[in-house]
Amino acid sequence: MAKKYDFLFKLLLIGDSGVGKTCLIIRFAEDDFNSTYISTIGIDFKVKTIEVDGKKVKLQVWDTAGQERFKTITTAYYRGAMGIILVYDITDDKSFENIQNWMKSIRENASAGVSQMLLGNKCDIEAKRKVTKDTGEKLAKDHGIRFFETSAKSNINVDESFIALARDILLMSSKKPGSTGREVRITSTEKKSSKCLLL
Ligand SMILES: Nc1nc2c(ncn2[C@@H]2O[C@H](COP(=O)(O)OP(=O)(O)OP(=O)(O)O)[C@@H](O)[C@H]2O)c(=O)[nH]1
Ligand SMILES: *[C@@H]1O[C@H](CO)[C@@H](O)[C@H](O)[C@H]1NC(C)=O
Ligand SMILES: *[C@@H]1O[C@H](CO)[C@@H](O)[C@H](O)[C@H]1NC(C)=O
Ligand SMILES: [Mg+2]
Repeated sequence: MAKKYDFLFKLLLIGDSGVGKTCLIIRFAEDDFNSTYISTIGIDFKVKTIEVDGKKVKLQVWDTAGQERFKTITTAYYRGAMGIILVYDITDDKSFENIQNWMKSIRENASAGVSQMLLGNKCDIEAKRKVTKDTGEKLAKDHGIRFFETSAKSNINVDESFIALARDILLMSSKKPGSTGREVRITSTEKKSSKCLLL
């Protein structure tokens, strides 16, 4: 029987409650969005297989509860993650300030050398923006990690960001020099035009 995938990567999303972690995962895995807010209890996951550099990469994406009362449960999952996605809400200053605390949590509980990425979500609500794109970009740059502004609602940079992180992990695990210029593909890549569509 043919193998269904070449690589299995475990990713983890962390960030304050309400920033849109669950919505980002549902947009990525199921291409769906529902504005009804159901705060995550503990931990959950979804899987999606994508193609990166001609390799089938199965992503097991762990969704953590942002609420403080679940901290003990969720930090237990940091260790097994190969990629950690830090999420804040561009309309919520506090969620951005707290990224520092989430980063500290990674330093204390994740494996050394885990790939990281910063996402400023809800970039569809420009009118309520509190955190500039430059501010987010600078924080990511200071920590040497990738940055995207995303919208789970309007489907902006969701596939792009997950693919970019998967690719970082793939390149790191294969350690093949000169493979950085190759093509990344996904079955359905939608391009939406918006003010926050970058790169
Ligand atoms: N406008 C807009 N709203 C969003 C977006 N993503 C999420 N939301 C809304 O923000 C609220 C919280 O989204 P969730 O994905 O449940 O947040 P979470 O980070 O998983 O929260 P916890 O599970 O409590 O940690 C919901 O009402 C969503 O509809 C987005 O990109 N744009
Ligand atoms: C959104 O989710 C809620 C809660 O699960 C559900 O009751 C509602 O029908 C959903 N809305 C749509 C449009 O799917
Ligand atoms: C996370 O790290 C802190 C500080 O090192 C430690 O006290 C805590 O037990 C760790 N949590 C888990 C679940 O390993
Ligand atoms: Mg959630």
